[in-house]
Amino acid sequence: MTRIILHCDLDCFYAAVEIRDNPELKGKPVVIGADPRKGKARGVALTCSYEARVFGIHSGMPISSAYKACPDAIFVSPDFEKIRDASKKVMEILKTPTPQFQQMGMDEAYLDVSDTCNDYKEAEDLARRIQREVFEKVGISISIGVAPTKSISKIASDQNKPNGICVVEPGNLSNFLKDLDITRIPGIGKKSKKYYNNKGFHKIGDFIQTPLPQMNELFGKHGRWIYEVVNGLDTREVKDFHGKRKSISSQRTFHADTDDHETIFGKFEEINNNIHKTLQKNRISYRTITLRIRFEDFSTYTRSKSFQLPIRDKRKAFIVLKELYKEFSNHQKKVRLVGVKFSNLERYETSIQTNLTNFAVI
Ligand code: TTP
Ligand code: MG
Repeated sequence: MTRIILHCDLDCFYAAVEIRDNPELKGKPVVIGADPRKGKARGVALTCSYEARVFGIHSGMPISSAYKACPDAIFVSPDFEKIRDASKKVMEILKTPTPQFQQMGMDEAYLDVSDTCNDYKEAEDLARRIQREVFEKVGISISIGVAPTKSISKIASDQNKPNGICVVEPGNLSNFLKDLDITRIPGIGKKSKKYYNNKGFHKIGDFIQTPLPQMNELFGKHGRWIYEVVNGLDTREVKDFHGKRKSISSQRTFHADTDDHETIFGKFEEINNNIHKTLQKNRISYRTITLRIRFEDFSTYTRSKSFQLPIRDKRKAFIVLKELYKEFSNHQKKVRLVGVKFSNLERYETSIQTNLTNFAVI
């Protein structure tokens, strides 16, 4: 089965948080680091806005060099409390579509949505929804790559930054990769670039055309890694090593607000079925079902039902959702959004409340 992996990476993250809170910085070259004009010329730029990148400023550049490159840049110290808070809120959004979610540092994450999206078109729609939600709730932009492997999704998320989406379907891998510089491959930096260039490798296409034995011979174990990346053979899974997932949920906004019960139930059923696919694959049961409903005036309600023993039956869940919805069925207002959440998750091989740390691995 073709995999569909999203790599989501916030745009100029630390700078974006500052610009969000100081709108006068918008559109200007902003460097995150100590202010060189206050005599604190030590240290490096942690990141900078895209306007500052035009001047050649980049992460890791000494602040003094950044100042030389663009004396008009605005230098701002990072506010780690705000940064941590923004990261946490973004990750809450990113982990909602699937439990196969792996956070990498503060500003990036992989999502394996092979079970939640039927095709690349749906995955692209999901990427757009994520972008919109991150912007609405956190006020910063995120770029997303959609591809069949982790490494290609990472290369793709960088392709249309900032606020970009790049979809690389399985049939289009080499077309997408062939003209890119080899430093786009994770693991090849400025230093190793020279080494590969000296052997005649400049574009990723040069690697694609080289058979595995030759890659092995030329570059040892790096040769194998590069071979796998550029040919879409990186099979690394999306795993959540750290998070202890407490719930899985999904919600949908209707294209047009509706009061048609069949349409509303249809949406609940679709969400219910999709989430059960993921739950089943990961052998997870739940004890609490929560319905969420938002009306045209944005008033939002949630209703839950909990069980003594864990369940995992999607028909039963759907009946519960219908019961929970009854209270709202005579509402005069039209419905804008519906959502479903399953919580109090348990693994069902043991039926013991387990630490769900690695539940997406199996
Ligand atoms: P990155 O994702 O590498 O960079 P970025 O989000 O600033 O820019 P891009 O749009 O290219 O993704 O890193 C995320 C944050 O981590 C960044 O905003 C600041 C911090 N960081 C450092 O503190 N030191 C560093 O050397 C780098 C590379 C990042
Ligand atoms: Mg980033």
